[in-house]
Amino acid sequence: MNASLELLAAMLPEDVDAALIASEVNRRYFTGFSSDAGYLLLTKKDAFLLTDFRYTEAARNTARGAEVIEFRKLSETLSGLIGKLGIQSVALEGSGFTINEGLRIEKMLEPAKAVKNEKLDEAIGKLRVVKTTSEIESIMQAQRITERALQDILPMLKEGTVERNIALELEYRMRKLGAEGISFDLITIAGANTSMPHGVPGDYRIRSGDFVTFDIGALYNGYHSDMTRTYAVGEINEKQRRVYNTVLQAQKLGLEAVKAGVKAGDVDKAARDYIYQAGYEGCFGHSTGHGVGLDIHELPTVSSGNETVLQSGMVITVEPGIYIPGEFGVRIEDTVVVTSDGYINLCTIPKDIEYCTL
Ligand SMILES: [Mn+2]
Repeated sequence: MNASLELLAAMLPEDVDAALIASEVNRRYFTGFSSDAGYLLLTKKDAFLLTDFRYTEAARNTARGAEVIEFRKLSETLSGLIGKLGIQSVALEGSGFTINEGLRIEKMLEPAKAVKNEKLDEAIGKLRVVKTTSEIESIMQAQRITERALQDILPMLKEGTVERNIALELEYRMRKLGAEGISFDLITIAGANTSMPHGVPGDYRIRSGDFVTFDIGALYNGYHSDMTRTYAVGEINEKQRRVYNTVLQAQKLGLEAVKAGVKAGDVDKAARDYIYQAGYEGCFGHSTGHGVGLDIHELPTVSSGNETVLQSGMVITVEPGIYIPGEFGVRIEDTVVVTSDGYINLCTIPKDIEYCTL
């Protein structure tokens, strides 16, 4: 077994002999091997990665810490292993199966008992929430690619450019720079569309006086990055400037609250209180942030009242925004690594309005 599998094996719930992990992201987390099908069976001593013919060679070359077993019929291979290892109860991962698949697997595991509760998922969550150095390096690399791609396309930020062409160009550049793909459908929206936090880039053409929101990220080694910048094209009005600077200050206060030992909810509060006190209550309807890793949104959730205590090595976003329907919106987002005395910001693109006005 490798280090992460050993940690999980030691955290297996008392009442089970093994765990069955099906989700692609968790199979990848624990073995380093990614495939859109397969099962990871973990006992307190051994780990087995069950794959079919399509993945056997790649799995044997790449997977760490688990013995790769090729199956023709999953039910036969699974029951063979269960019998050989004397397994009587198996914890099922909660998020890895559809309900139908879960029921099918439950039958295959017989006579072993399938156990479904949150304990296994909690153990996996506890491991994944604190990143290792190499995980942080992958996120950093994804962020570096994102920033370089963004710098490259800035000349497109002028009157007449179509929103979705910006998204296309960014994706192309990210891939050219070594990204495996994009972290999510890139948000490159302008003008009144910026009032929709997750607006979809369409045929709108940029006009002078528009804000343009970029919520973008690349995928590298399976890891995501996440950053939002709002640019101004040409002259903006006083109201736009006031909203921009309010969000910028709220984001700064949110960041300043980040530190190991602080509750995630307090980071949210630092940013949110400032926005509400500035008179924009009702214009900031989403959480201040979220964890980033193999999933673009993962634990911890940086939301109002969240009691999660931040730990060194967690990677979170701080992304307050103000959205005025029909007019415009502003969001500014950085992804940071929590440290004992604060944070390391993985996003290096400046945020002041002078820099962000083109
Ligand atoms: Mn985000």
